[in-house]
Order: sequence, then structure tokens, then C-alpha cells
Amino acid sequence: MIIGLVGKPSAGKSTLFKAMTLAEVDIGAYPFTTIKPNEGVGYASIECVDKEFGKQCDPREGFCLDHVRFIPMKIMDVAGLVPEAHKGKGLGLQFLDDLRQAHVLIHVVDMSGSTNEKGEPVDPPTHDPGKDIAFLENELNMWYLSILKKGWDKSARAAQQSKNIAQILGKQLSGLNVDEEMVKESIRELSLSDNPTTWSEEELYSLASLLRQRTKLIVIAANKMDLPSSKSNYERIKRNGDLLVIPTAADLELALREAAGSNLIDYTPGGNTFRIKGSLSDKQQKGLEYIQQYLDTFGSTGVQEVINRAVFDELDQIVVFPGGVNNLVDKDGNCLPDAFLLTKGSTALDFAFKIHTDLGKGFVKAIDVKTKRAVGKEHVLQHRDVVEIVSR
Ligand SMILES: Nc1nc2c(ncn2[C@@H]2O[C@H](COP(=O)(O)OP(=O)(O)O)[C@@H](O)[C@H]2O)c(=O)[nH]1
Ligand SMILES: [Mg+2]
Repeated sequence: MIIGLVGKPSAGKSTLFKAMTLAEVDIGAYPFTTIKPNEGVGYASIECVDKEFGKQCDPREGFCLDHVRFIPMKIMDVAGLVPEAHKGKGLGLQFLDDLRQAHVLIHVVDMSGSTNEKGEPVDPPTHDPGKDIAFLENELNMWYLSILKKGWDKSARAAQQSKNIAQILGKQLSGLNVDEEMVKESIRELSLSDNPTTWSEEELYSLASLLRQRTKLIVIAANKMDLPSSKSNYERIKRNGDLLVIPTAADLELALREAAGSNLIDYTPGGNTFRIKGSLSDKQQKGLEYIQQYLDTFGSTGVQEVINRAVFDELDQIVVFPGGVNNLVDKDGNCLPDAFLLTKGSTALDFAFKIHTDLGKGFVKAIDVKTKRAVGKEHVLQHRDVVEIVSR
């Protein structure tokens, strides 16, 4: 799974990327064989199940801090959001290729309004961050539109006869995870006519935009919330749309992870506090006090929450642990070493296949380790289930 970070210059993308990918503890292996230069490993977090069994787990990948389990995934810094990126301006083509690979986008927005659309400082803070959100959406829509319109006249004429425009467009946009059924539904929802040769430019844009909304999920990281001018912008934007908007302070999260890495504090990312354990300079003390005030107001820096909401709410993932009903420890003595991400609605059989093809093929039954109940193939798993697969 890949999470893409996008945003205009100076929104705080690099800071957020650094904060998300900085693990303050020794971590196990990564599940990824290749990591590209603009990718890093970040973590979704959940309340670990080890506590319910009175244990401390030993993750093979990722880590567990204070019974919060951190599950690794790829974070991609998608640089190059400039006007007309969809036409190949700036790093446009690279930008689009990176975007295509991301399953969900985190749009980093400077909520303070202190930088203009190019990321240059404006003083006093007057830029409307809502414009940045509309701008990215439009840029994505235009990109979809340009693919949709490739060979449009010919496709539309062909479809006029055969009534299969959904099939043609589904195929054309399949690289963006669009399929025939989705096109059909969207055409219906927009009440477009039966004859695609009559569709106006505006109708084509609406169709591209609807397909984009359905295939490129976006979470807004409302960044720089520590600055005074951010609050009113945040309230307004949150009220206006149906977007998922999470207040963040990337700078503060980075400071906390760095302090934890230098053994000055204990900090579990996502938490509403930290524990000072090293001796601090006056400046460090003041800095941490400032951060604690922020945490008291907002509940967390928001950085961990952005990842979690992207993975669990937008991408509809759940976490399931393999484990034996009589033993949670593997042959190397590691307790609950694995945690798998699955799509909501996955069954016991899906889980077996996810662990190993042989387990799936030889599936006999599964056991819900928490309740010790045997369940069949079709049993739908829940978030934080621990499951033993019995196979031939
Ligand atoms: N006040 C404040 N400044 C931030 C925050 N996050 C990033 N910044 C600052 O914003 C500036 C631009 O950040 P950077 O990560 O380089 O932005 P990028 O161009 O989007 O990669 C830097 O001076 C950061 O320190 C934040 O949460 N609060
Ligand atoms: Mg940067």
C-alpha cells in the first residue's frame, strides 16, 4: 500500500514526510523489497492486541510502543504540484506517474494562509487555503479528463452505434482503477444522454471529476495549525465540504520524534503527551512546553491520525493477527510477530491466502483465538481479530 503526499511548495510536505518516516526505536525488517528515492517507510498504528493476552508482542516488521502497534507502509513524496502539471509542466509527468501509484493521497495544506499559491510568503496571512484544495482537485480532474478524451471523437461515434461507451471508457481509464461499472453508474448519476457525441465539454469534465473522486481518495492534512491564523481557515474549510480534514502540526511531530530519538523523551506517536527523561536545556524545555500546550488543545499533533484515517477510513483496511489458539509465539519465540492489513469484509479464507497460498489451498477451518470459536471459510473478519488457520 502506498500513501502519496502532495501539496504546493512550503506547505510542509518534506517536514511531514520526515516526521512520518522517522522511527525513534529500532525496528524490524521492512516488508518491501524496493524503495524508490522519493519513498520512505511510515506506519499506521492501532491499539495492539497483545495487551488483551497480557503479553508484549515482538513484531517482525514495524514496532510496538506502549502497546500501540505500528504497521509499516510506503509513504511517497509526490513532488511537482504546479499549475498545469497534468500537461507535463514542471515535473508533471513524473508527478502523474507517482500519483497513479498512490492508493490514497494526503494533501498537505498550509492552513495559516501565509503562503500564496506558489508557496511564496504573503504578509499578512491572506491566502485562502481552500483555493489550494480546489486547485489540486482540478489538476487531478484535468488529468483524468485528458485521458478520457484521448481519441474521444472516434470512441463517441463508435459508442453511438454500439451503446458501449462505459466499456470503452472503463478500458481507457483502467490504469486509474476505473472500471466499466463505475463509468456506467457515473453516467447515470450525471444523467448524461444515451448519445455520447452530444456530451458537452462541461459534461465530460463532470464525468472525469466524478470518476476521479471515486478512485483517488484524498485526506487533507490541515498543516501549521500551531499558527494563530490557521484556526479560522480550518473552521471554514471543515464546515464547507465533505472532505476529511485533519489538523496537523508537522513541525511539532518532527521535533517530538527527534527528541525521542535522542532519548530526551518517551513519546508514542499519536499520543497526547510525552514523558521527559533526559536533561534538557532551557530552550528544549521551553520548546517542549509549547508542544505540550498544543497537544492539550488538539489531542495530538495529528500526523499519526492522518495516516490512520487514510488507511482505516479511506482505504477501509483492518488489521488481523495470525496466532495459535494455544500459543501466540512462533518457532523463534516471537509473540504475535505478524499483523496483516486486509480490506474490510475479508474472510477467513482471504486471510489464509494472504499468509500463504498453501494455507489457502489446504484450508480446513479457522479459529477465532479471542473467543476460541471455530469458524468457516466465509467468516468475515473484524479489525484486531487474532486468527489461527487450520489447514491440511
Ligand atoms: N508553524 C509551522 N511551520 C511548519 C509546520 N510544518 C512545516 N513548517 C515549516 O514550513 C516551511 C516549509 O516546510 P517544508 O516541509 O520544507 O515544505 P515543502 O516545501 O512542502 O516540502 C518550513 O520552514 C517548515 O519548518 C507546522 O506544522 N507549523
Ligand atoms: Mg519539500
